[in-house]
Amino acid sequence: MKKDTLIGFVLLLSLLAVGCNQTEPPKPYGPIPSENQMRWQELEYYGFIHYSLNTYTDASWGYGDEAVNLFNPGDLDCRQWARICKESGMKGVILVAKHHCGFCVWPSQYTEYSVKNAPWKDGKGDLVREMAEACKEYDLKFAVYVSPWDRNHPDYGTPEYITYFRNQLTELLTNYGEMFEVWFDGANGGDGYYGGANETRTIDRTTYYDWPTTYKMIRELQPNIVIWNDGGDRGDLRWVGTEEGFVGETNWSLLNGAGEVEWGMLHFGLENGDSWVPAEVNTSIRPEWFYHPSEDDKVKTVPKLMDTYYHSIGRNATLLLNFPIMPNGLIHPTDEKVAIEFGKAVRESFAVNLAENKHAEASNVRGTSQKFSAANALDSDKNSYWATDDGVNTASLTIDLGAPTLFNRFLAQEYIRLGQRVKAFTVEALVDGNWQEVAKATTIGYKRILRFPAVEATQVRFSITDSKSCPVISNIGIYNAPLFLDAPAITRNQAGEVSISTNDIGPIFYYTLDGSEPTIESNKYSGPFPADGKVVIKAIAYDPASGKSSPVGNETFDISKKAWKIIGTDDEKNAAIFDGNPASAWHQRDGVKMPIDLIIDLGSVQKISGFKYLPDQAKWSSGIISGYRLFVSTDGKNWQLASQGEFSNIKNNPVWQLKKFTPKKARFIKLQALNNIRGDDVAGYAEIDVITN
Ligand code: FUL
Repeated sequence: MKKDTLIGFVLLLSLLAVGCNQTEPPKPYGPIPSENQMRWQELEYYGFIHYSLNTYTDASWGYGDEAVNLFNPGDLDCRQWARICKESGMKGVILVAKHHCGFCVWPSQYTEYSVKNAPWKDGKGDLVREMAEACKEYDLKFAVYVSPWDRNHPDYGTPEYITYFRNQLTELLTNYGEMFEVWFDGANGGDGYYGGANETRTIDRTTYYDWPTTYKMIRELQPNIVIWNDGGDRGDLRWVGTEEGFVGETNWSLLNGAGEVEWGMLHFGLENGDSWVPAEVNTSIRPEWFYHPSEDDKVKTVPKLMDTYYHSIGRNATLLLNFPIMPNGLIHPTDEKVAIEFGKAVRESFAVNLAENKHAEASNVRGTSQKFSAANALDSDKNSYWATDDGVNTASLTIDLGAPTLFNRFLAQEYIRLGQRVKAFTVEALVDGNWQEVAKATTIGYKRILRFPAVEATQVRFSITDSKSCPVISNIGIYNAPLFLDAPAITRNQAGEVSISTNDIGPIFYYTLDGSEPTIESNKYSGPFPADGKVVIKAIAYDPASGKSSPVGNETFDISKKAWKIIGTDDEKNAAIFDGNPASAWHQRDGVKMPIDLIIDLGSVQKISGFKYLPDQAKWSSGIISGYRLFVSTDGKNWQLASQGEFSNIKNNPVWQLKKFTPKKARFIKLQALNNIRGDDVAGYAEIDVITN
């Protein structure tokens, strides 16, 4: 062969080889996010601010007739709010500009019910402007919550109100710079002031607001915005069906563009939905959204918030965490401290990615090209990814950690610009030459983080066991996160079995049964154990990786409840009173009037010297008994009054109530509710216990 021909041949071959390597990226599969949704998703974590007239009336919702004069904070400082959000690791803030009461925290020209008539800054104040400026200073994105339901406006319920609502939105979306999100709550409780009508007005949420026209207007005014709406037409984002801070473990960023949305669709998304509608987890740092002094000791703990983090951002959602503002105009110091520590805890948890730039082998690589190689999942480039050939929907990627490495978190991200694909995956660790499954999960989406007890391994195998189409993975992370541990919760069910639990995954529990302080030399917990009758249990959660222990959890249990029965009702749900679970409750509400009796047969005669009552612990609890009488009887017929009085401060602090009395023999006890904190005819109970001597 001539030299020239040879060179030409070699050139052709290399061109062909290059051609083979330039395999096309996978085609998008199903719905994909818009650029606005993509930008929003990458924010991950942002704050909510609830502050309005009901801050001054200690209410959850204002009625719409609260006096504007109430709004007169002495120390209001949006820079404090923005600083706290920033230091907590948030990327943006959503301010409640108008809550259901209709009061506007900006001087809207369309109503008198706003800060312009409040004493604050002599009516010259504009909270939306101050917050927008504070966000700019602290490099935070800004957004507003605007309640469609307006309990103040006289026109609410008529077409005129829609014009008013759109005028207000126009003010907000024109005068305060770029907004990343607009939040439309779906609540409509019916009654309200409505300009003095004081009546009930409900609307048809599917038609009244004519959302398509409003959406068009919003997008023209703010082309980069995402719309949150749980009240009517599908927005760009979805609610997750709860305000408790978690989305489903399986979480598809998909819904159908039209049709009814059931709770399960909100919570888990819809695997084959036709539209990209990702999830936002909204929750408050306290039980409620607005500030209530009674919640000063109910601020969530760092371990609780970490749990929320894994149940939101760790499950393919964003996290919107609320701060209630105090009447003086500031975030409470406890909330500030916890939020900043939580931000630090997140940073510490994900500070070192043990998988970064480690060598990885994939069972299949698209087109054998470097362009889609396993290494792309381990670099720090969010736009590069590992992908498999079309038709290869199960595949694994094995990461060589180089040396035995301790870890307890696994993070995976799909390159969602090409759609959400993965339906199931496993994580295995190579421990002493054997593969051991450490975690197993369903969807991934933008980001999925799995927690498991720390394991020391040399290699990690990530296997996609089911996918809608060829997987496209942009990032893998392996971490050894410190555990953040609350004192363990110790509960005992009616059968006398004790369970110990905490918010994190992976700690070892040690406990004592004799009142002594637990250490890592004490009994090791390996699952529920029997400990019936009188016993004091103390427990700690211990993180073997850091050697740190939690505060001590402490529970005192009295006589066995195995034979306890409630007399005079056959409602099976009444077992909630003895199940040891503070989160479950039973109520007497139908066909009863105060005083309402609860009679318990203890099964045998005991010497009783007191009783304990835990009211319904739910956020919107009912039947919290405030006045009571407690009777005892040996035969269930002749009753003797043992104690009577009130559960003082139970409204503000609905914790265990303990009442002691001179010891009495009893087989039956009757707790008589004389009234509850709301003044209605409901008696509710989370748990009841007795004290014997
Ligand atoms: C709810 C509202 O009714 C609450 O008051 C709060 O604003 C929350 C974020 O949305 O549904």
